[in-house]
Amino acid sequence: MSADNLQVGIIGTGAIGGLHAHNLALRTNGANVAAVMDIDRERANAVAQACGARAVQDAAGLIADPEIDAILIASPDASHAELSLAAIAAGKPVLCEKPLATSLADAEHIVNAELAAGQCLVQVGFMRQVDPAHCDLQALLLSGQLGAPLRFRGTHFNPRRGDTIISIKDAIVNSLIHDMHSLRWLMGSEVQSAFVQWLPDRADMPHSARFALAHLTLDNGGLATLEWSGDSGYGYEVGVEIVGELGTAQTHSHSSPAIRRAGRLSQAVTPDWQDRFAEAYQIEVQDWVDSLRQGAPTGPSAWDGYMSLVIADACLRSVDSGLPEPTRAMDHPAFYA
Ligand code: ISE
Repeated sequence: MSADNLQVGIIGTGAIGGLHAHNLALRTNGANVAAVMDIDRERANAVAQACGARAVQDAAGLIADPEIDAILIASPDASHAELSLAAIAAGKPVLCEKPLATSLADAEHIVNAELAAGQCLVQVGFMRQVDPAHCDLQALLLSGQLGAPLRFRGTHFNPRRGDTIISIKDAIVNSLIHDMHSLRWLMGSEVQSAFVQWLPDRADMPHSARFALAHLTLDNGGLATLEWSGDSGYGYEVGVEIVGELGTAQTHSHSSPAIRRAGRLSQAVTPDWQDRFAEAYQIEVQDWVDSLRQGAPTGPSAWDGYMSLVIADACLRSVDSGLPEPTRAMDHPAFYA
């Protein structure tokens, strides 16, 4: 990798890929967007033009291109594993959007490939880990003021997006996966078992999801619930509440001050994730670029991506069985401290 700007290749230029491209090209020091690829050529061309990049048509070619130092994967979830494996095989660092893979087996392949390569190349896009509201809560926990954490309550409310019907499986693997990572990160514990309940979005589609509730037990004896909505009716909101031995704390996730006026108390809520996590996405790519220029990624690792899928996998089994299901994970490799 050159000591000059990091040359990044982006695969996938939809909502999140376009946002990353924009942040990397216009708001990040030490990096350029060198090339972008999308199966929608018009979309790729538009993003390339806005970022001063080349639009290319082949993901494998982009990964192999000797002028590209690092890869950002923002293509559809089902392609993440294959592309991450290709980046590892090419010895290139990769920021892969969540989920790392859509199956636990594929995530395990990625961990094993990274172990075989003997270097940390993969970072997973769990950007809440740099969101100021989440970081404030983590700092409070680390200060010891709450005592040992006993209970994690995650709320993740999405607005309805057009006429898309979300399956309970997609809600778990694409969306609740964020909350699974947050709980491991903030509680400092792995998950022992998972039990999922949900309300279908459409009565004639029992595996569609409007609202879901995952009950989790943790290795450290703690408890967690993750609440998810695919149609909040009011906007986008992500929150964490932690009950500790000595006190309770919540993230502040609203976007405006609380206003008391004309007999009302009101507060604006962000419409969707792009606004709520705008700052986190910028910090995430700047930190990624800085860490690579210093040698290796420091954000959520392939192991974090794998362990979040361990929880998702138990949740998916609970969806099928209707019962609490134990998590099943490979042994923790010493490589991932
Ligand atoms: C989306 O892909 C994201 O990553 C958002 O952060 C999440 O809140 C949303 O539910 C996902 O669909």
